[in-house]
Amino acid sequence: MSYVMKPHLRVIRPHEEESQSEFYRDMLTALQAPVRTISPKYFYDAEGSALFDAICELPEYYPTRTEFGILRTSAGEIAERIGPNAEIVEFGAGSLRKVRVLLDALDRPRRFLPIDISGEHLQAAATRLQQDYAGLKVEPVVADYTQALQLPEPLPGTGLRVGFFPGSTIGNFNPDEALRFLRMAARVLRGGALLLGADLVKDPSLLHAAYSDAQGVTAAFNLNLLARANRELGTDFALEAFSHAAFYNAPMRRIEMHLMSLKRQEVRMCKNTFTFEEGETLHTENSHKFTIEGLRALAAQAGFEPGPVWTDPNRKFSLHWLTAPN
Ligand code: AVI
Repeated sequence: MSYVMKPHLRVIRPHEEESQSEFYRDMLTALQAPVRTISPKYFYDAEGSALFDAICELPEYYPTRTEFGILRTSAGEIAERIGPNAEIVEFGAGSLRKVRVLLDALDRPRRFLPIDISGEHLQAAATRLQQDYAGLKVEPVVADYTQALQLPEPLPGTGLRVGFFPGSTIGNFNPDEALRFLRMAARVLRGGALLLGADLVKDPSLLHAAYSDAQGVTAAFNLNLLARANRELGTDFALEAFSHAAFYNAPMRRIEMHLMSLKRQEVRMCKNTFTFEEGETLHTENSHKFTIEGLRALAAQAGFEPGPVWTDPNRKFSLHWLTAPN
């Protein structure tokens, strides 16, 4: 029988305790505003994370499958660039499935630092990974990587420090947030590199299918935000009176997801009552799509030196090597 130690969980800031009040504040601000918008980070409670995992398996949702394909095809070339004894830092480490493709190709990776705001989810995924990679030091870090981030010093004898930010999560930031994130990444990875996954601009019909799937999983994912608010904030959103709406905003090069009120209705939160007119929405997510040149320019603006880019044969998705100078 083998015994695998649970990886030590490093908590940079105790965000989990704060997050409910932050959710409360942000929902109240959204409901009070003339145009209602809330951060997509609130999708990811336990139910939302499970629904997102289901989205990744949908036939219409091409990004996950396509990025896996690019990773598998390019892993050898990427591993050569990374070299031996590397330290991999994953930003927003969900189920930690993609990084396995990278780790499998690497020469004796030294340490893996997955960073996520949700400690429980992270600990479970890190424990599973540690069980499968006994020679790797897995050190999960509970932190909000959209804020200023401090990472532990590299272990003695470490090769390159390489950040991994797959899934086109960068597309869920607005342009200012994306630049801020990339600047932070260039700082914590200086002397190393960032491997960044970015979804590409394409035929809007493919995008519409990916974000309004036939089985309604994305709709359930979107509506779970209201269910979560009812569970955690004491709101009384009538879920059946809202519908999922997703469309491609071509000038902004982004899919927008909204929750649209199907009738004039009132929603209570604490002692306040808010009116939704028929057709009025709560804007829940932007998913920006990039051109390869646009993404390279953004990375250069943040201080990276853009390197090779790997794509799939249909150029749906891109994986960028971005060097972080010293
Ligand atoms: C996590 N993120 C990159 C996904 C996306 O495609 O923007 C979230 C998502 N929203 C709807 N489907 C998937």
